[in-house]
Amino acid sequence: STVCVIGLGYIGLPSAAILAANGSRVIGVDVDAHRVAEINAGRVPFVEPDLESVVAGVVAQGRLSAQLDVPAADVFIVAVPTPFGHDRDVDPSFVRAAAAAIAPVLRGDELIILESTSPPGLTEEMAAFVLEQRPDLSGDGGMPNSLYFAHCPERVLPGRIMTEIVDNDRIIGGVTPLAGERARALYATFCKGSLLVTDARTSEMAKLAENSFRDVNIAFANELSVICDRLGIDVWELIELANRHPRVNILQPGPGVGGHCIAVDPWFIVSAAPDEARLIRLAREVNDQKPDFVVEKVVAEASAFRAPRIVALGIAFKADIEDLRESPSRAIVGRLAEKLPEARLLVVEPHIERLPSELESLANVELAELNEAIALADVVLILVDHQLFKQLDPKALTGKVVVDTKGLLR
Ligand code: SAJ
Repeated sequence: STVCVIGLGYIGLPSAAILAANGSRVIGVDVDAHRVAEINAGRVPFVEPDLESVVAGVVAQGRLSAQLDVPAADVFIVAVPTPFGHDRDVDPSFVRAAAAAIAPVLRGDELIILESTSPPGLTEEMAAFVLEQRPDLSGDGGMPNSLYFAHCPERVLPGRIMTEIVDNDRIIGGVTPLAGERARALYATFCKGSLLVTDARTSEMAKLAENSFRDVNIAFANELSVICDRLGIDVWELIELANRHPRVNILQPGPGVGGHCIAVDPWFIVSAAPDEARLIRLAREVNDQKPDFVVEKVVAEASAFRAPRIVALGIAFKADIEDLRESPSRAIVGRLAEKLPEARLLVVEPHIERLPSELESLANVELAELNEAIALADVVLILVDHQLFKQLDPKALTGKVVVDTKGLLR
């Protein structure tokens, strides 16, 4: 069968590549002409282990190609952004635009899957939107003039996408049971995990609940870290000890929560049920306030120096990744530079060659090499637990003030 994947980003491109590697003819669609050209040359426009070799292989075999326009196909997978706007609401315009582009090429009997993270009800809305434009295809499921809609959320971890996309269990939410069944058959072509069929709303909510679960649990760890700081207790030792209880599993505190999912998805739930989602909202606020706590702590420590040299270790949103999206450590560096104009901030980030523009434009911030920076430092601020930093010789830090937000030195 021919599958058209709309949106060739972190989720759409791996899905397209893995489907192509498992027997489907896949046409990827993206609005970005440069991205389309890169993919057709077998290259991946972002870093993800093992993705490029699969993409290069299926492109060379003619099983995957990319283009700007939506072609006719048997299956459509929509993997476009569903951003959460400043008005505290989900912006469904990319999903609508994809649906509008699909509607005219439909012939009847197609399966249309939404993989994007969605507020409960968006898949049904997308279905209604398509059918509004194609009333000729609104027959009952099973008829040749009908369409099938499903929500199948992606749950892969950046950095491990190519193994998790195959191994993870997968939730399949059919708008109708027949649509769920057809979507299940598609994912069965490459997914080794269990395929768990439900309805579209439950599937949408499950994805949001998973990321909110993690956010709430990280908030618990972050709140503990602030409490322990106040009480003079080592939070890392505390968590290690508490986790020896057979039913306790506290996550790790850090400088805040970043990335495109965990810091965002809980707001979808808050927006859908503002009066009921109290704990979920509060956890978001706790995690969002953690960077301020770190900034205040560093400002206090730096006040002992006239022109402090502060080394920030890491600005990625988590360990061993080049992704700076929604990164709390990146925000911390920016705020420190602003609050301490007399300080010099040396950023060590082995995964990038240039600072993001908002930091590069600051006169007192520069990218630096690990050992040179440490040698110069008055204050060392550990923000990310990259492998490189784990190899740091503790002796190099003697005499320096260390603020360790990741418990790396334990
Ligand atoms: N973090 C902590 N303490 C922890 C764990 C994480 O502070 O104990 C921080 C990280 O440093 C990072 C943020 O949380 O800033 C998120 O990192 P993450 O590794 O928990 O998750 P993501 O955003 O890379 O991927 C998540 C995953 N969801 C879950 O684990 C429930 C992934 O499976 C999803 O597919 C992905 O979101 C997504 O796309 O929704």
